[in-house]
Amino acid sequence: MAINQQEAENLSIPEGKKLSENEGFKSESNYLRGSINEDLKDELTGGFIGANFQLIRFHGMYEQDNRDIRAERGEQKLEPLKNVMLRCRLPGGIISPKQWLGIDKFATEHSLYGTIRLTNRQTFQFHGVLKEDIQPMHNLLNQLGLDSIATAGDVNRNVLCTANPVESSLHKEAYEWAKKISEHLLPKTKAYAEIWLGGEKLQSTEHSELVNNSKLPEKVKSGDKVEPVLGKSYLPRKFKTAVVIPPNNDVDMYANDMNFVAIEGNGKLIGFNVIVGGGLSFEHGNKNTYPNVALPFGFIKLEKVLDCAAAIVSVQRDWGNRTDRKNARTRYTLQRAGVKNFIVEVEKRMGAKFEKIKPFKFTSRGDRIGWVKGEEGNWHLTLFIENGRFADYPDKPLKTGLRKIAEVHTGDFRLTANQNIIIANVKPKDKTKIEKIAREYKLIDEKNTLQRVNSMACVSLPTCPLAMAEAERLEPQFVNEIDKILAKYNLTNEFIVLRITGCPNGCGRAMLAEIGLVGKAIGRYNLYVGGNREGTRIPKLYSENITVEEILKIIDGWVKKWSESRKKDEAFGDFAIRTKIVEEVKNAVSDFWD
Ligand code: SRM
Ligand code: SF4
Repeated sequence: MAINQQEAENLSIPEGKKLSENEGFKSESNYLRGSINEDLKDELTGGFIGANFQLIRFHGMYEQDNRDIRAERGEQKLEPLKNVMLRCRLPGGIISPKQWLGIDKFATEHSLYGTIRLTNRQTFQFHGVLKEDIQPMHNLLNQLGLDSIATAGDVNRNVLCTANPVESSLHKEAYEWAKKISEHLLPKTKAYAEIWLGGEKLQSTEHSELVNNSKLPEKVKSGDKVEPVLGKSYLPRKFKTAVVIPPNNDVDMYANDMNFVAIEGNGKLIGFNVIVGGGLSFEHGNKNTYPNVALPFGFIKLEKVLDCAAAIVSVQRDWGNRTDRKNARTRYTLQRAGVKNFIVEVEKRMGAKFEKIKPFKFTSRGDRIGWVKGEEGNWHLTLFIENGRFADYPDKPLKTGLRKIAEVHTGDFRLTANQNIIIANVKPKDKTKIEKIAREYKLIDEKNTLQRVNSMACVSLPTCPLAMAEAERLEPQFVNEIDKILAKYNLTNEFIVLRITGCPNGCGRAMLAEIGLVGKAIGRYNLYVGGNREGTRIPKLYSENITVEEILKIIDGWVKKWSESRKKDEAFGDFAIRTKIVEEVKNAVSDFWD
């Protein structure tokens, strides 16, 4: 054994350190129940108290308030307008038109903002649900065959799967694996059904199958009867998983804790390369934190996928740091334990050895906007939805438009990891009808430039409590300015992967962008540059705490040089590294802060 029991314990609880407060919440929660039921009856506050504030996250909700009106309410001696944001569980991002109509109705009638927000992890969020609407919301989701279990909290989150519908037979297989992995790693507690559905049966999962753990390898088990994989204290921190089908890295897999890269043989899925330990957050000025890309472990055959997933999660469960949440994600465990030791332990627990990584290559990352024909003759229309926000804007009634499509569409919808949506499996006879609606409601908009389509921002203000600066509300105007700069230097048909994130938690994945803005304070950002188009390189800090105007000036200078001296087809991020605008981040552990 490469790491002994004592060493493993030291990884989890380093000597002299105390368990973090969250560990107490979790282990004493009676498997995620806490006293949420009592809080639901408490009419004195719109929020959740103490541990319950954290525990509702494991059920897919965050308590929030509208920060735009927080001060005003304070002056009126009112509690902030507390509400919850709900994040649905949607492995691989597939949702039916009927389900969409249900969530559209709920958002319109019961959420404070009336919008649906597609996230960059292939699901949707409702913002602004008041306490009295929470149970009805979960009942509605359940009737629709949906749930929000484990979309937040210290668990394996919504599992991603490449959305590209063209490779349809391979996609079908990969998608099934994304669903299986998601269900295999879900919490087994029945707390969700008890609290939110009054004990009703879950429609979205075969709960009986979930509770049957006899097939788990012995070494993976936590020793806890209720939660054999996750354990009574669940994971040390959030855990993210993706299934990806090369050559499109649309799920940005290097940002995930655990990735399964689909490998095909004769057109059939034969297994996966397993790539582990990605994550993008850091803390301004805290050199013990850093973003990093996931690292190759090896290839596994299909029959070992679930055991491998559970083994990796179980090593992170036992070795991840439970005293310092800033040092608890898998990438830090890999660094502290040693990658080799981690791999050996996973092999031991899953009862198989990794084979050598099979060759694969990514050539793109974004979504292909517009129509494509699938293998089976059906058509698929990818719509660009700026920052994933489905709202009825005065000049663009996007939300109504999608509702109109859902009313007549006989295929399905696929949410992408770039906050977009695919109207999938449109029969040839329905293509014109769908296109007509999409154009009428501006879901198809020729004015969306390549630059806009390759830009992304996180939610940030006004709902995110951690936001330091605007992101989603800044992005549209910011892209206008970048478009002007590109046009000025005759680069209209070019783009730079641009991402804005309201704080260094990095939800907008700026740490895998060619140019990334990271919020520092209202109106001020740190500017990063030098990621690549495929999403395999972390960018580097260029300038700190600067205004949007200053950033645009810098980018103008860079784009000018790029237009003058780029090599043929050289992407901006590669140009930035070649011309030494910044040094390349080769190994983020040592180079990111250097
Ligand atoms: Fe995130 C926390 C929104 C993808 C790293 N994220 C949050 C919260 C819940 C704020 C909070 O804790 O109270 C944000 C809610 C804002 C709001 O009002 O909706 C939030 N994150 C989002 C979304 C909606 C951004 C978006 O615009 O699409 C994405 C939801 C994905 C989903 O459906 O599950 C989202 N978050 C990400 C990503 C990108 C990804 O996963 O591909 C990252 C970086 C990758 C990573 O995990 O390293 C990310 N979010 C974080 C972190 C930092 C985690 C860490 O390791 O330190 C936090 C804060 C935390 O967990 O303490 C956070
Ligand atoms: Fe909020 Fe920061 Fe995530 Fe943006 S990056 S959604 S500001 S936590």
